[in-house]
Amino acid sequence: MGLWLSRLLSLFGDSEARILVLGLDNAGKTTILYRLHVGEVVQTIPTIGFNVETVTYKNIKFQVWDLGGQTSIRPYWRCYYPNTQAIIYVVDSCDAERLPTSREEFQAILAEDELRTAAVLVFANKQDLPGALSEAEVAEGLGLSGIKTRPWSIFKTSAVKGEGLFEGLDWLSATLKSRK
Ligand SMILES: Nc1nc2c(ncn2[C@@H]2O[C@H](COP(=O)(O)OP(=O)(O)OP(=O)(O)O)[C@@H](O)[C@H]2O)c(=O)[nH]1
Ligand SMILES: [Mg+2]
Repeated sequence: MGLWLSRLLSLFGDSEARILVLGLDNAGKTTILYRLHVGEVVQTIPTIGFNVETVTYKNIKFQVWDLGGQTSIRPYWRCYYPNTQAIIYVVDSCDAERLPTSREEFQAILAEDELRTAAVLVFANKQDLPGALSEAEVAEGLGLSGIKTRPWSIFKTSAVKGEGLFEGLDWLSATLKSRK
């Protein structure tokens, strides 16, 4: 297909985006991926390696990579960084104790050259549980207000109830379309 034709089609048809879902182990990344992909809560086991699925939403084909978050696996995240348009960073809002660790990993991601233009969507997950930190507390804990050079947003979510996820994808679709 000629270049001009493929450009024309991408104006009207589906465009594609490569998305990485990152965050500490047990944050809910795999649960979120399958909630978006099949619309249901699936039983998960800790991810060793990755899961990848295509989620089509608002004319964007999101190729969503869900990477395992255990300490020993995190060094491998960087293998997936090239050509990434957006990061979905997932936080377990009930795990206040590990919020500083989550912040460290998050800030390291922001500092990666290969990800410097990637949009950042944060999910403050597990809002259905009592004692969950608020969206503002998670934003503060991660240091979101320090991000000046790229689009970012935070949404409170419950992957088990299916709340907040598509609101986040709405923001991401609008953000990615405005950059085309
Ligand atoms: N109550 C509640 N539990 C959740 C939510 N999201 C995920 N969980 C549970 O949290 C546990 C971990 O979820 P996973 O999706 O496997 O977590 P993960 O981030 O993929 O973990 P790793 O693969 O180890 O990195 C599971 O028992 C999920 O059912 C949520 O929004 N609310
Ligand atoms: Mg997982």
